[in-house]
Amino acid sequence: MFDINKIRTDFPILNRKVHGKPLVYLDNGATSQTPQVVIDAIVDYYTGYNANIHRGVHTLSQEATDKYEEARIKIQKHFNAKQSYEIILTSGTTHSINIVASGFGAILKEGDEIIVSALEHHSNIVPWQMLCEKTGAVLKVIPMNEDGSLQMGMYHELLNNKTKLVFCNHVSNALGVINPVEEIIHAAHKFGAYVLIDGAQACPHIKPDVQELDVDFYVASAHKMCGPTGVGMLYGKEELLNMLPPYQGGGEMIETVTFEKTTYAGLPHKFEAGTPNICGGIAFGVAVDYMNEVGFDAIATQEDKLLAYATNELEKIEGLKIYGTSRKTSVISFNLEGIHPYDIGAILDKLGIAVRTGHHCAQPIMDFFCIPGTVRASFTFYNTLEEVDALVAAVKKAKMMLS
Ligand code: 7TS
Repeated sequence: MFDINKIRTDFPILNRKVHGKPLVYLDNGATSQTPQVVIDAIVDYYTGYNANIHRGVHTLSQEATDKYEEARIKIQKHFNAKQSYEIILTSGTTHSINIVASGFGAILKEGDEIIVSALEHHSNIVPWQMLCEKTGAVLKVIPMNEDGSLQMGMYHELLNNKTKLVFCNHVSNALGVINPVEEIIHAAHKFGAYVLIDGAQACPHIKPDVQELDVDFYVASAHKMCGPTGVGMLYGKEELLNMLPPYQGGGEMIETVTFEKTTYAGLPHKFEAGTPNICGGIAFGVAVDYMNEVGFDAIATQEDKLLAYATNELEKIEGLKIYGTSRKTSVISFNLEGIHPYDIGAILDKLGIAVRTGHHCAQPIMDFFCIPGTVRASFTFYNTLEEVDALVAAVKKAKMMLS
């Protein structure tokens, strides 16, 4: 049973005040808050068995290694990867994307084509531009519609035998719209192109099944899923991870080293050079357990309720425009006519309400709408209808003060 009051007690930070007002945290798209079980896992690690992994014969190192590898298996099961070594633990989505982009630097040729969507976060644009500069490949863009959906007809037209890679986010961070990733993957595969889906904004709301999606690469960050910052994952199909060269050289990722020649370790270690974020990886596993205990059906029900109520109430405010109206997760990106989003965000903060303002690292979307940015309220399962009321009242107040 989903009990919102009980859920909220899991998150100690929700008790704090900001500028003397109860915190209303609506910036979950930037990072989610951390439940006590995850905080406890971090404290347990540093107080109980802090040690380096995969190398020590001693007890602490064995314990840390076991917990870290258990976390990998939890993450494997969560995403339904076939093998645990298809899960590479990284520092986050950005790192995961760069591993794949850099790897394809050794594979792509001049004239090959890469398709990205118009809805991408900068971390799913810039690495591919760098890859194009290096290889002479050409970047093509799936355009978007006014409602924030992708022009899928144009996508099908862009695909051809020169298309080697397609990149798209599962859910847009700036607008919250859910992209038709099944169709994107299926169509790309008909041309033999590989697909990377950026799940950073989807995974807090949806439980993706990488085998059912038949996706080639899927990436996510723990800190948007109730886990800590500085850790994330790259899922890749075994044969594709084997095909890509390592991203970084160093300890852990080798089998043998001589000054003449080094041979690389197998998966997943080939992509995990150096001492990883051991505590973060373990806590990521605990966060995944926590989200599954809350349950993704319950999460969706609560978030749908918040989204519908907030949309309805905000739309009543004259001069308020919501960007991205096609099927979406619990994100509302909006502006008040004639008022800069930053000014609204600053007043909301004074009232204890945390939202993000600006271009949300998705400048092409802002250019499409000819705006400098938006105010983004991103809700999650621990938010309440009362918090929506607080947001709506604060936006009205901001409008009054700034008009
Ligand atoms: N991809 C998407 C879709 C994202 O939303 C983000 C972060 C990233 C990639 C990068 O993730 P990182 O964990 O490597 O930084 N998005 C946001 C946001 O919307 N507000 O702050 C960070």
